[in-house]
Amino acid sequence: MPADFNGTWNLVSSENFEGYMVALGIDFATRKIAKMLKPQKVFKQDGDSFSISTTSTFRSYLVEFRIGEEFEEDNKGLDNRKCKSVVNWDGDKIVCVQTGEKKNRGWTHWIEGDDLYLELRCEDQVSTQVFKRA
Ligand code: ECB
Repeated sequence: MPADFNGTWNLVSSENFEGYMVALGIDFATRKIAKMLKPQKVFKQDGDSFSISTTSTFRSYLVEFRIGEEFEEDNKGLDNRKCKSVVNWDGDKIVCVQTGEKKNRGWTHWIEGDDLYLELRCEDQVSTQVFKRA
């Protein structure tokens, strides 16, 4: 049985989100707003089908995918760059590789105890966010 990410999760901590946003070329004013946000994630997982909705008072983002199936991602409302993305299991983690203009771009989610973790990667920057069940 793979990990079960289903549920609603609220951000409780964030490390180096600023560095990640700088690597993505997000402007100063947007970064100032973005780093104050406490986004909520709703995971819907059915076998290898996922939808992850991230909502906040400023911007929201929805991604839907099947494990191992590459898809076009538009990152609308984030950095707006298009990339080709694919998500795979690595043990109980889901690992997304986002191939495009930015090197080493992607993210990993896993559950540790009662917490949902998200590692966001872009170029040489890594941001780690922790979420708790709503
Ligand atoms: C959508 C809530 C955050 C909104 C931040 C607003 C502006 C910042 C602009 C660009 C920053 C780049 C990315 C934002 C980082 C996190 C939001 C979703 C990250 C993501 O890819 O989540 C994955 C894994 O849960 C699913 O899309």
